[in-house]
Amino acid sequence: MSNVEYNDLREFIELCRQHGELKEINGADWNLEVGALTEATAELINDPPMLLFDQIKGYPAGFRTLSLPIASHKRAALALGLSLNKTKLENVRLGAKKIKEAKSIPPVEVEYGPVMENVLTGNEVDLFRFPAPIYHSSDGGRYIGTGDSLINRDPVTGYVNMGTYRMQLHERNLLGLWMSPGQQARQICQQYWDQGKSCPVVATFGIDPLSFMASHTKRPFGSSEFDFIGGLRGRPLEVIKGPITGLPIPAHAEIAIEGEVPPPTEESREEGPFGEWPGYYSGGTLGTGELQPVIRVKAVYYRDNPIILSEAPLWPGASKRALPLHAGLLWDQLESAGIQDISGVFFHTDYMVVVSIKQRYAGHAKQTAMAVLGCAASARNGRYVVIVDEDIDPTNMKEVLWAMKTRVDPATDIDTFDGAWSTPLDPRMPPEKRESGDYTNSRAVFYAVRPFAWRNKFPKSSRTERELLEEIVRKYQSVLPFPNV
Ligand SMILES: Cc1cc2nc3c(=O)[nH]c(=O)nc-3n(C[C@H](O)[C@H](O)[C@H](O)COP(=O)(O)O)c2cc1C
Ligand SMILES: [Mn+2]
Repeated sequence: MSNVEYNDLREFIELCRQHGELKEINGADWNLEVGALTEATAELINDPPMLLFDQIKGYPAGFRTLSLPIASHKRAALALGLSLNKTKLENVRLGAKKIKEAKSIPPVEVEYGPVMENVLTGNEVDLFRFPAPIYHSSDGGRYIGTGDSLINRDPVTGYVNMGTYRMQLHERNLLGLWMSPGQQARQICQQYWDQGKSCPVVATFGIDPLSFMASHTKRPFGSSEFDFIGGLRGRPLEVIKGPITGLPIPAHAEIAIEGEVPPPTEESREEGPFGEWPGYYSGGTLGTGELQPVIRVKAVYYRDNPIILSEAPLWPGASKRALPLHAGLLWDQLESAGIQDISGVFFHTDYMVVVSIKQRYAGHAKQTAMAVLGCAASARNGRYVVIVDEDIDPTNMKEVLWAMKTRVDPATDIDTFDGAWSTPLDPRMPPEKRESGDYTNSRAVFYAVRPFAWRNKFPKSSRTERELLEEIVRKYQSVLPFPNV
């Protein structure tokens, strides 16, 4: 069932080139230019191209960065091996089906992989060899880790976790790490720290887009991201046993490191500020207010002409990370929780989750919202949950807002819940609350559905039928500048 046609980031870039989805830019400066060009492209161009930066100022040709890997609908579909001529919503549905049907395929260990083409150990370790950008003007430093993966192993169960965590380039062999409270990678580090030990880690800075998506979407603690990636690919991920840590290193990664995260009481650093996905700076007093963990880097591995995968956070108006895997995962988790007749799921950043259902009984909409608040894929970082009827496409903000404006009676159709899992990144978290360590926020649920009891008396929609609209658009396309439908 897998149509994942690539094996690594380079092959994915080639695939995107063949589909006209790639723009190459030479000569940009890692200091703000790469970041600003990425943001401008994402903010101003619909379905923006992927950007491959080469000949970066002060760096040898071939040492590249890649932005907006999955920012267009087409690239997201290519990354997941889905059809290119389906709508966004149909691909979310197909993604959910793929997740449900995927077997768990563990990685295979290989002796050698291209990531080992260049090896730096001991005093040779120098992460300034790579053109890590400063993305936003008040960022506290260069960030090599944005589209990265941190890999560590639970000492009790042996679960090998993979998660995306921003990494600041402090020194040639020292990285800063921001792991928000409650995150699985942090829970694992904490177990080592509680025993006064350092946590061994691997990190990658350039893996294929499917592995990257799996790395930043939340599955229950203990369910292996590696096995999930293998299942979605339909073939195992090849890994090399890290010579220092024994942890798996994706063999086709562009850049990888091995190292350890000492207990913060032993070594920690100021981290950030860093422009984050809500569109505000975070870190320092806008984080937990504490010094943050570091990775002591013991070895660096990289391919010839390495590519840093960059997924710098952009304010929500520019954030175009297409989310079929994230939405598909929530769809699957909701069905596992027993929610019937889901017709669509979508995230408009983590702050707004929209689920469409064909209502079967009174209370169905509320049951769906409760499940959204609790599922692994959506429990953290939320703000609004919107439940809509099946005639509303959750990926289409015009339709979602229409439902919120016309099917919600504010006095009766909005619930709020306090004390939900949030992060210190939340710009609306009051300073005293952040300082007290209570990293929770409230959630609002909008039941933007026709009230079940009198749904048949609800006025009929006057919106032009899709078939008629499409026919008219085709007929008058030469007269008016309609897009292709
Ligand atoms: C580009 C990107 C950067 C991220 N950076 C961080 C981060 O710095 N700290 C953090 O706690 N979560 C970050 N996340 C979210 C986590 O990757 C996500 O919650 C993931 O599920 C964590 O996996 P784990 O709980 O299995 O370790 C980021 C997500 C993305 C997409
Ligand atoms: Mn995990």
